Amino acid sequence: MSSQITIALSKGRILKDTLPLLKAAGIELAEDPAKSRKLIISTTHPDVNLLIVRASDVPTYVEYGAADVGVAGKDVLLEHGSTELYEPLDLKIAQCKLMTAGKTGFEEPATGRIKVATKFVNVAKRYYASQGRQADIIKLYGSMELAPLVGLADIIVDVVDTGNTLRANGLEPRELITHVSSRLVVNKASMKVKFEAINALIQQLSAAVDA
Ligand code: PRT
Ligand code: MG
Repeated sequence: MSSQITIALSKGRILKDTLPLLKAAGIELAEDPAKSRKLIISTTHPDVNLLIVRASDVPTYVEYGAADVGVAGKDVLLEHGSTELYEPLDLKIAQCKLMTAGKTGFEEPATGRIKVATKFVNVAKRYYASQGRQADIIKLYGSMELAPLVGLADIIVDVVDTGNTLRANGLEPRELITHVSSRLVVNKASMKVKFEAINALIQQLSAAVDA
């Protein structure tokens, strides 16, 4: 690779699951981001740097070209809703589901509006519109599970893996909106200008995903 590539990803499960794929592509971190407060991490590959950003900010960094490439959950990409990003590769990591959930045994009224709390406002709006159901969407930034318990909402839309968090709060999963995994996203201009380097990275990551 001759051109510099900047990769945006979030700490936590995405970083943890992306590291082995990067390693297979010949990219190892020069320092442990878990122990470092640095937000720009150099790698053993002279042309590759990582940016550590909030999970929901990854599409923004890549869209504006502050990073050439990013790793983001499909949930985050659907909510961001940009058509300005290439999404060339399903990394098949950090898998989970976007679901609706409500209090265990709660019966949704067959007619009338339901109150839905979520940080996935756009996803929820599109989902309920596609179902032909009237929903008032309430934006939250976290602890969605609380909303039905205190009467803020009837239903939440959230990411679910084991469902343990729902159950621990007296909630149950209801409807599957979509399966989620993390995707490699690429800035459109970078894909043109740095085609060789980025295409090589995509091919190497793709081989690592299949291995
Ligand atoms: O940084 P910030 O907190 O704003 O972002 P974030 O919370 O979205 O980041 P992070 O690192 O928690 O998640 C990054 C990505 O991982 C998400 O965008 C998803 O694509 C994916 N992912 C996979 C998950 C989960 N599994 C998951 N279980 N994201 C969140 N969760 C939550 C879930 O909502 C619940 O609160 O983890 C909790 C445990 O889940 P259960 O069902 O196993 O109990
Ligand atoms: Mg989080």
